[in-house]
Amino acid sequence: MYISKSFIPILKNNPSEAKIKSHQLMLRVGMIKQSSTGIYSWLPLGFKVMKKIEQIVREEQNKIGAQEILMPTIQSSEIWKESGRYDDYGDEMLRIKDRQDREMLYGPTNEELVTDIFRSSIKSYKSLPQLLYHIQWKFRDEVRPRFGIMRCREFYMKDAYSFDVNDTEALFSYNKFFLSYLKTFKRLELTAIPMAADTGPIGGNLSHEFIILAETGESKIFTDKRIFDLSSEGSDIEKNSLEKLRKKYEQFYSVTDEKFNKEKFEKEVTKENRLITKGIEVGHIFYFGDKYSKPLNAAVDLAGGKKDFVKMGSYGIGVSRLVGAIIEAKYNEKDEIMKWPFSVAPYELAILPMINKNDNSTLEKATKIFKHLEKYDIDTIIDDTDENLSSKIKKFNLIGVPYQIIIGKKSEGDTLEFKEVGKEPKNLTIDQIIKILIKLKIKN
Ligand code: 5CA
Repeated sequence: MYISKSFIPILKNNPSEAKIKSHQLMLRVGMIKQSSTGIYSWLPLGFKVMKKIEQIVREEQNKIGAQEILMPTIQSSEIWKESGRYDDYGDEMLRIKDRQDREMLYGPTNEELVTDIFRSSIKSYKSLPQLLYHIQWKFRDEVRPRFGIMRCREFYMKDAYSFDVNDTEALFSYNKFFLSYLKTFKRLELTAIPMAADTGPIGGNLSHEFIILAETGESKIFTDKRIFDLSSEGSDIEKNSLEKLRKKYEQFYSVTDEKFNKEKFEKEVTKENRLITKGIEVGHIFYFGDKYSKPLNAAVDLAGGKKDFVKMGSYGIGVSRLVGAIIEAKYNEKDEIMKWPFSVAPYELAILPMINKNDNSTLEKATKIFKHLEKYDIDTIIDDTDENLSSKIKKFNLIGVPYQIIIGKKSEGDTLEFKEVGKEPKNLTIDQIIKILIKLKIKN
């Protein structure tokens, strides 16, 4: 892809309406465009990043045995009346009437709809557990949409739902998602900490928010610093191992402000380990037993012949919010340098030729390298504009393409100037460069 033919509307300066760095950068490099309050179009650069994040989320869901489905964005009010949430949900729900005057709504979440799908087909404990997920647009008419796609009205979410025969099995499902979330965020190079959280309009009594630290985050958190040293390393998808993993995290005090208890915090955490700061909620998991299965009558036959309501949980990841969250975590605002994790970068490599008038040789060389790299499936963009090299490098530092090949005076003979964003360039052969990039692909 040549940048001259691509739709990447870069702005010269930071847009004044954006208050936080992710919003600024996303507008600056043309990843999104606001269409109305809290509603955005995703332009090619932003859409590519979001799709790559979505794929990682999907792979980690599949690994724990969750099955992907697709539900409609528009739902009927009937099932929401059955669960009793039609009135409870309030103004955040966008309510619509169709031409027959039927009450419809744009789904803010899908507990009711998925329970209806479940109850129509699953009748026996033998078919459990069922873990279903979808990756879909949701709409919440937020009172105060802000910070670009971080808190918007239409957003892209992975939402999963578990159905189990009893509490013990349901907690096993909960813990599978707990592990899956730690792994997902690690692949995105984020440190997301699970914190005991309130359940809000989703309901239930067990819940964790996964939070990444950021000054601009909207969640206030109180935590024991030692939780940052933990990892999911060595945990298997097996009951005891998963229970151990959750206990390992839960041994350290770590909560959002709704759950904060000053006395407990000061008793359990020594002064030097206390951390009170802000963070971004990138995921949220809930266990709510039969809160929805009971009113919606989703029951299965048990082994002894009796019937019981299934025990459910739901598990969300803000896929579109993650695009902003990664920027908040990785963007160096002062030097205007962004480096996307290789696994989700809009392009993996940029080829930046120094182009002189009346001399096409560097552009030809760039195109030849591009074609060669295509065979290795390396996602590459060529800057074919006639800007000088330093402004090309600056531009790609801002876009955050993690690697650059610079074809200028220093790329001579068999070697090319190869640069990792934010580091000093090296002279390497094309084979050496391919080796480095392939290794990063495998790692991901
Ligand atoms: N059905 C449950 C499953 S977890 C649910 O809806 N949970 S939620 O309300 O916590 O949302 C899940 C995730 O979606 C959040 O953790 C957050 O990352 C993302 N999210 C929620 N509201 C917004 C919003 N207004 N803008 C962007 N992302 C959002």
